[in-house]
Amino acid sequence: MTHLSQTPRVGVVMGSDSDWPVMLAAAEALAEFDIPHEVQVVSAHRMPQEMLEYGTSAAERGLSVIIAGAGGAAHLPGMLASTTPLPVIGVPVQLKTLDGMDSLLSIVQMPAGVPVATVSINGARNAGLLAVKMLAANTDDDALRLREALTTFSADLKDQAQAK
Ligand code: RP5
Repeated sequence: MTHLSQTPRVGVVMGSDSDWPVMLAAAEALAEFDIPHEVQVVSAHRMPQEMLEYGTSAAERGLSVIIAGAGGAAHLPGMLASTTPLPVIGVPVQLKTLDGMDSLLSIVQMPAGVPVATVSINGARNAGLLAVKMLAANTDDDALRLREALTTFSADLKDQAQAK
């Protein structure tokens, strides 16, 4: 499914529908900054051909960043990172066993040369915000818009911290 009408800039993918309650926060963060994005289930283990196709076609389809969430033996972010020149942000999804440590370690401990930017366990909101910052690092007009929006966002965070 695709959210917002323009060509997606960010792909939000996950290993199972069951990851969506966590991964929703990434999509919400992107929507807050009006970033066109798509959401899809692409399991590394249960649909490897689709996963390969997703990774190898992502850049030519216009994506700039991929956010990938998975739980347990969470190989999806790393496998996608091995198939695309785009930056991949990994979200370790907490399952009922092992407190999400298995997901975290599966994603964070990548071999040199195949980086995945790993956020905290269930840290999908930060994954979305990190994708926004990656897009804001460009030099196009939309990046300028995002930098201004992020400046306002950070000022709001400061106000919220001081209001406590
Ligand atoms: C992983 O297995 C998925 O990312 C999910 O976190 C976990 C459990 O999947 P389901 O059994 O709920 O489909 O591949």
